[in-house]
Amino acid sequence: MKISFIDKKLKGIYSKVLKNSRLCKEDGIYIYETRDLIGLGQIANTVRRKRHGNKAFYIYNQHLNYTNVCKNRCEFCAYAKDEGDFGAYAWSIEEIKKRLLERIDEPVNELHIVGGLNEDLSFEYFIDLLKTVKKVRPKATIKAFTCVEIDYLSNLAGLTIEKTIQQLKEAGLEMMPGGGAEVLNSRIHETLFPKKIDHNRWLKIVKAVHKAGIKTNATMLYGHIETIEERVDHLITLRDLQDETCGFSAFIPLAFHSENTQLSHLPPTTAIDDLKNIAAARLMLDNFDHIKAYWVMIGEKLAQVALSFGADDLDGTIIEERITHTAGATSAKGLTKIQMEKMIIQAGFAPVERDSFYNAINAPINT
Ligand code: V47
Ligand code: SF4
Repeated sequence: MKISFIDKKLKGIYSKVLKNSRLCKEDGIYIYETRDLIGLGQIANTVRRKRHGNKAFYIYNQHLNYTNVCKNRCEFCAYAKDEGDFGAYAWSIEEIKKRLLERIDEPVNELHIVGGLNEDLSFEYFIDLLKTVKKVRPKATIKAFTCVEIDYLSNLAGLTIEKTIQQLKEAGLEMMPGGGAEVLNSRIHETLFPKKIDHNRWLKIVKAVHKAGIKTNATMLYGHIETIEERVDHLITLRDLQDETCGFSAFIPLAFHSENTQLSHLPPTTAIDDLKNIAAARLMLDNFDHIKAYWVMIGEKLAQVALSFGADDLDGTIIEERITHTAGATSAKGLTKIQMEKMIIQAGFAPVERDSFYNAINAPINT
């Protein structure tokens, strides 16, 4: 397709994309620097349509955040509390069961389970949690725990990372979400989340998880203190690892929300930056199948636009999102299947309800 670029420098990136040549670091930086947003969007849309045509995926999922007590207290996190703080909680296995049963009549396909590092919970609790969830919802995929939790659980159990993953897998773990990496960079790690595992450890754990046959997603938290160069380095590090393991399923840029955090002086991300992050991900991550526009963080309206800027997936119905809403997100807490499909159709795409592994599900719309 011929594109008339306002920024002629984008022609070089487009011609590389058309030749399936890998983009370099300088290209990645330029993607963020260009002021020709529409030109950039058209390049990303070309790649997106080549991979997925007119399809836009979503999943019927349920989030379970089992505790908000966390010893890490990352500066960007509004969700975490100390034990005994007002609003601090940890769900018992019975409570988790109750929450699953409350929605048992809905066609939930995936359970997205993450929480804080709560020193009151034992390794047995996590095994019990996975087994209970599998028993109550045998057909839904359990997508649970970030590499941060895996590292914590291995210390708690006194097991190697490999043995920890094995035990969790035997109890029902089937996939892992992409959180916890934030930005793979030691300056940002030391400044914003020094108590959490660093990027070397995150990469080591994710490699072990992929080796164990478990697919994961990857994320990047943007819009705080990171530089453009650090964003691009993050994407290239993920791309290099994907070349090695092929274990990543989707990439999700996460827009920082500062309310109720130690960084509350920072402004929200702009629509331009949100769309550039989607396009940068689609163009730099040439070995990732899927790029998610996480509507919870960028809002339903911009997520619709993001489908024409490189994204092919809107994540899911969710219900009861807690992490971003504690940090001031104004998006809905959840959407129905009809709302998800309407959003996609109005954006000019064909909705495809999927399972966790991107297999299409032909369920009728009845919720
Ligand atoms: O790791 C924490 C981020 C992540 C804030 O894999 C914040 O399918 C914005 O990883 N503002 C957890 N972001 C969420 C996550 C995720 C979400 C949806 C789908 C998937 C998937 C993964 O949320 C954390 C952190 O990077 N986060 N605080 C905040 N104030
Ligand atoms: Fe804990 Fe995760 Fe929040 Fe950091 S981002 S304080 S690890 S819950």
